[in-house]
Amino acid sequence: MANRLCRGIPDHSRKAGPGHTAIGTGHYLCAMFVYRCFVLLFLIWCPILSLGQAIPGIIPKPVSIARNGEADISLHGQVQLFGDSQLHRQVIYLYDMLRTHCGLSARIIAGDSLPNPTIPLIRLQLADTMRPANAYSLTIGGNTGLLRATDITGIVHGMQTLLQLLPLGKKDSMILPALIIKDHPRFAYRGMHLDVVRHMFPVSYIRKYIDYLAFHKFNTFHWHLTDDQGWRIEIESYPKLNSIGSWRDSTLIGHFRDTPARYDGTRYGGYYTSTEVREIIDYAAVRGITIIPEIDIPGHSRATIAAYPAFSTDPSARWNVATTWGMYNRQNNVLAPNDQTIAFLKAVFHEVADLFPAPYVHLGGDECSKLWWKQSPATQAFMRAKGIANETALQTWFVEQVGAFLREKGKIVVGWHEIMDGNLDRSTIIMNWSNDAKAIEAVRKGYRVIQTPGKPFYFDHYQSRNPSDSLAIHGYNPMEAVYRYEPVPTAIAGTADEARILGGQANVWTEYMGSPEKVDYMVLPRMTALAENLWTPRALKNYEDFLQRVKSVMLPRYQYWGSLWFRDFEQWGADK
Ligand code: TNX
Repeated sequence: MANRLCRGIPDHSRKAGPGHTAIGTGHYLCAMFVYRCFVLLFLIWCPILSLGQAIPGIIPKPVSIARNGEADISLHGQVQLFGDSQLHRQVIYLYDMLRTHCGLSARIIAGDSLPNPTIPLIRLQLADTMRPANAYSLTIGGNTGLLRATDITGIVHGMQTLLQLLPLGKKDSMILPALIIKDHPRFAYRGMHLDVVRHMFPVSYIRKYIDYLAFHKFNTFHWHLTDDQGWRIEIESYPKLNSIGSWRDSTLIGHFRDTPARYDGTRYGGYYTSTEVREIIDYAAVRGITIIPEIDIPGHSRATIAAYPAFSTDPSARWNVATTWGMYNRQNNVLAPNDQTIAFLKAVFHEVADLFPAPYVHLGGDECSKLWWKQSPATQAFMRAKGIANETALQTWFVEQVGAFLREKGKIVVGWHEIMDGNLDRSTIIMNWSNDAKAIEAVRKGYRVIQTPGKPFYFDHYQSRNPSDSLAIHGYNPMEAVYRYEPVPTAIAGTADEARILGGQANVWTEYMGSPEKVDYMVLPRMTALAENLWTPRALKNYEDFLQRVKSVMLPRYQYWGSLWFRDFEQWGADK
């Protein structure tokens, strides 16, 4: 698997210079008096304050968290773990995390043996009464921490909260504070996307990325697996997708609008084998994360037609796998409508639907240029024969064909918002990368919608206006804008249509992210802001408070994870 080094991520250790204020002598005495009063008040109220302070900062902020009047649990290097039999793998996951996170070596209690009542116990329990999906409760006190949820994802979310209550770093003894936490997500769908086509990342990094998602209580990983610049998943029925389609001869250097264009001349590529994909799906499943695979059709298909020119609008041509970015209306990258292409799509989507257990398959459908279909006599003849009125209707026709196979396999189709230009089955889920108007149009047409607006949920955009910032595609999506964006458009808030906004996701297109470190730099801390945006009730969100928790909770964790992050997030706020 080829991977080039990240180019030029600047050192962001600088901070804005401290403000300077002059105070005269009279002011000084007065200030001292006020200061002493504050100290006195502080000492008097200390016990009360400390009670308040004992409620730790958690990210994303929970719905409710309170002291429960019970005694804190003192852990002296010992704890027992006990879980329902269906939660066996989550118990092991928690065991591993406790060991690495704070050096606690737990004892797992097997199903029929009894816990020792003198040693603290953490118990994971499935309970069918908790709503909505992914909700959990955590009750800690006396000698027990009880984590309950209705589904595995909820249990994993509760585990993440539990871990945040414990100190980071190896300790001989520690306190697990006696609290009662009742928590659930605001939105059912909470996702992060990753494009592994423009640049590909090692399996170890995909795992790390899934760990980021699990920590942040996301429940979906959207894996963008095919595009013009490469085909990144093994397909048995059409092997040239991998032997040819997975490799490009060269890669653009710098921004795609730079002139003259420069290329590195290095062959680049690879793909994830079915075995690797299965391992990743399994890794995510233990962490309560569903993976939605995306096979992008009928545009963004240059790698496909490079491997199989017969599926293109000009089968006599020899197409290369794209070596540049931004192909829309610039280079032919569409599938041609013919029997061979449809047989191909059926085989590929069957393989993908069988490999991934998720109920959803994403078929792309974005940025489908109409130019090449207009110029192709065979395509025009096909459209006339089938009574397909225009190229937009042809795009819908593709989506309907694949949608029909997928529905036969019990899958729900997801696609980018361009696919709703036609009259599709209303079970289709629309991923909106445009603005609120598009989201409103989609819900009013009866579709369910996932909000991934370019502004501010595209993490391939800049997060600063510093001209020396590391190269990004364009735009300005600082962390504050990610935090403050409201996924439910005002026009439908409080109406029945609101329920069709399933949630949101950030997209990570990797044209300008050549290494895991660069991905880290682009997603952290914006991913943290997105997590709280999608989880926490709107009324509890508070940006200033969030910033404090980013500093106290997240920065030590980014460091502990060995991850790079964008350090100037405080300096670069949202436009007012
Ligand atoms: C548009 S938004 C794309 C991607 C690019 C991205 C760059 C969408 C569904 N498609 O192919 O990588 O812009 O920002």
